[in-house]
Amino acid sequence: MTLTDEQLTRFHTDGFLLLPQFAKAELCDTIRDIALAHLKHKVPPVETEYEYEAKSKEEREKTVGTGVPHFVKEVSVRRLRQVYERDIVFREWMENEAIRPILHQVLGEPPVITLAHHNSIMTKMPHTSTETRWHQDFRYWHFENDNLVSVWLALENENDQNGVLEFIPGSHRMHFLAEQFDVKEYFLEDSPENRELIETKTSHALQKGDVVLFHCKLLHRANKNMTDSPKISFVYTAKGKSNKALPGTRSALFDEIELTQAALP
Ligand SMILES: O=C(O)CCC(=O)C(=O)O
Repeated sequence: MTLTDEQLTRFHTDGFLLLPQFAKAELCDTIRDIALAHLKHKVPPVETEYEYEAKSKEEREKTVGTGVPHFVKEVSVRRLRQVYERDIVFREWMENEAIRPILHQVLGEPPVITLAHHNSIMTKMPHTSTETRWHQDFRYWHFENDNLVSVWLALENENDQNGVLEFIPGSHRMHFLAEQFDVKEYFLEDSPENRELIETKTSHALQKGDVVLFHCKLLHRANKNMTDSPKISFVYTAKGKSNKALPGTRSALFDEIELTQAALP
């Protein structure tokens, strides 16, 4: 499967692209069941809601995956980290053949998965999840350039109520000043200039099996989950093969998986 010219242009213009019903429902159910078991037992490495809120920018840049902190008895897991090594089903999804030509098209060169970033089951748990504020994923990543794309798989329906992703179309191509972000590099919501841009936000309710590709510099956010069921999604990131992680940074600490493929048509 490959993208049409129109889809490819849309990705480059907006910074994201929806691929409806890309994964089979049975696969989504299997991934979700395994993820729920890992979540139930808090199988490390995980990121908790506590860590997500408390960590400074510097800590986030260094974290390689922790367990549940001993001093926090009741924790809500925000994400299961390092999912590539957790289960063959997770690995097979990340290495699936069908998406390789599409990733090649959007990156403009052979895709390589970076296990340093995302590589996660992302959750929004009922009652305990928090809002994810406007940010660019690239803020804590260290590569030669920004040719990276994330692959988000909805394992069930995602909507305004349970915390679907919201995007600011085209923001991946915009240049921002440091003053437009807070100390943790969240995009400030109370400056008039930012507010005007935030008003252009968009979101699309997702069905189980939908994939969203989004650029690493696209501003995005998500609500907390206001329903009674967990929202669980799978996200990993691929980069262009020539785009090297900068030595000495967290981005260079993990393996990379080359996604070889048949030549593009
Ligand atoms: O909280 C979410 O669902 C979105 C997560 C996200 O944007 C991120 O961790 O980069």
